[in-house]
Amino acid sequence: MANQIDGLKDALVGLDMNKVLDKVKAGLDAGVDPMDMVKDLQAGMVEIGDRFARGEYFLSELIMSGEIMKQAMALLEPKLAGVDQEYKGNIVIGTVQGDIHDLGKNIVAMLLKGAGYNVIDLGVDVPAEKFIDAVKENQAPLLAMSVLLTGCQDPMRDIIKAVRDAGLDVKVLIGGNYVDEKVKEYCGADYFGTTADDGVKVAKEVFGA
Ligand code: B12
Repeated sequence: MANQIDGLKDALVGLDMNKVLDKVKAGLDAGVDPMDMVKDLQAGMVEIGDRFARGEYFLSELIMSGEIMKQAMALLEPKLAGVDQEYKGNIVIGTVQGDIHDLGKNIVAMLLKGAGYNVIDLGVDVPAEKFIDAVKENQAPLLAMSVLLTGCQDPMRDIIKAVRDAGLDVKVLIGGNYVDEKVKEYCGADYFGTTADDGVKVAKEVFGA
């Protein structure tokens, strides 16, 4: 069925920044659910990644797509977050060491904030000590890690082992589009997620609210 966000994914895949931003603005004006637009944009990023893998797009296109996505998210963010209420608890989040992808992590953080949690975002390329210090300092019951590079599975496993060895009472959630039950088991995490909604579901389970 035709709607206001028709063509949003294609505009992103075509790397047409103006068209993407116009469509997002038009969608917001028309009352389209911002999360539906995030999903369309994410599908576009997957298509761009596939083109990169096939050698049809190069690093410059990946960088450009990241920039467009950032600007689109800047328009969508105020509609996704911004819930004025008391915090339900602290959650530490970051992208694992070796990985600098942060667009997905930022969306997860945004939705968690919107759901009422206090999110301590450590950024990208985060080593074990930084995660451990932040969990201790904030007495966070949940540590969420983002990973997009398959080569970062071992670093993630090492980080989780270091967190366990530090004796912290914290549940570990890992997420990213290739993460599954097998990766979760391999890395020794408690939960895994492949969408930002999964992050909120897990937080609700851990905090009971
Ligand atoms: C944009 C992009 C980049 C940008 C990142 C910009 C930025 N600020 O993030 C730049 C140009 C920097 C980049 C660099 C590289 N990239 Co890149 N990149 C992508 C691309 C096209 C899109 C990623 C993205 O932002 N998607 C949109 C967001 C919204 O989706 P998402 O990240 O998947 O997040 C969602 C879910 O995964 C989930 N999620 C994510 N994190 C978490 C965490 C939790 C807790 C939960 C619950 C859920 C969750 O929820 C999010 C929202 O729904 C992907 C393609 C793809 N299929 O993912 C390749 C991709 C990830 N990149 C890839 C590669 C190879 C690289 C480089 C090595 C390229 C190079 N030769 O230098 C470098 C690595 C740099 C590094 N050390 O990290 C490969 C990885 C392949 C692999 N097997 O590991 C991919 C898959 C492309 C491909 N098909 O080859 N990249």
